[in-house]
Amino acid sequence: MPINKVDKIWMNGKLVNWDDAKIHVLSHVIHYGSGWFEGIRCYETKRGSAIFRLEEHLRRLYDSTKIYRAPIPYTMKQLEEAVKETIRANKLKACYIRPVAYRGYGDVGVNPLGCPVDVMIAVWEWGAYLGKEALEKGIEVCVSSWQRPAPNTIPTMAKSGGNYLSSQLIKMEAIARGFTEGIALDASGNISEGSGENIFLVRDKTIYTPPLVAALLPGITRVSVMTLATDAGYEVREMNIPKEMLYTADEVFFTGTAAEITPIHAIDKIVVGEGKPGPVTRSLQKAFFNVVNDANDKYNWLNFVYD
Ligand code: PPE
Repeated sequence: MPINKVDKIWMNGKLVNWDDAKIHVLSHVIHYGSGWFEGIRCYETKRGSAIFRLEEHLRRLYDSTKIYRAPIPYTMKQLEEAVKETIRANKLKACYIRPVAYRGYGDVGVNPLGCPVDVMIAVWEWGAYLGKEALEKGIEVCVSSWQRPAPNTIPTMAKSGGNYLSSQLIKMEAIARGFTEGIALDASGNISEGSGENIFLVRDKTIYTPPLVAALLPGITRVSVMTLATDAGYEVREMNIPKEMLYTADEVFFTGTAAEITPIHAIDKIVVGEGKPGPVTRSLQKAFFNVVNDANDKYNWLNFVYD
């Protein structure tokens, strides 16, 4: 998707002009993938601009960097304020927020410990991730020929830039085959996740989603949907899911910050359920947008930007 340029980007404590937000080509992250990022949305709610689960996203960023022994030289409170400051500086109402912590310019060689941990925060306007009609009508996807990393290889609980080499292969293959997105299996052949989304399926009103050991990112939207579903009275089961359960499900949907709750109406050309977004998916979409659009925030998930 083309970038919607705005004025300022936050880099190591300062707001710099968009065109000046540059790093050196010998920065460690460029060579060895040593970067960790977040994707967060700020919604224009009925009560003003609000960031969805900012603290949880930042916590995941600190978790990602902790796994890689890359301490962020800012406190969580400082980054929380920096995110809001960046939105305000660009006068945005609704936007996507992309903080990245990365190993910068210092030593050369694999050992990252001599390179600083730099932090940047960019914001831009980003609409529906999987196309305009995706949320309404659903999308067609395939099961990827690429699998997610085996346990104890590359940690999938960290949201590392390097993990997205796997995502890029999944996404490009899906597009080349005429699908919007691909679903990856884990190293054992059970369902893992999409290139940039977690996955859920529904069968007889029970909701299923793979566990963290299935090589997936612990999605903030995933856990939010699990809460919304449980509160709505659905049984939510986190368990290993064989690939064929995708084909026999009544409903399947993706969750993610960018994708929000996107219905899936066909997988590998096999129609899911009735071939259109089902009632459980619809009710969860409604519950989700009731929080982020209407600001009915009983869970305290919203963090207001301009108050
Ligand atoms: N799995 C992966 C691999 C993933 O990248 C995301 C988010 C999720 C699951 C869902 O996580 P969460 O956003 O916390 O619910 N993908 C982000 C990046 C997408 C991109 O193209 O860049 C996102 O949705 O912001």
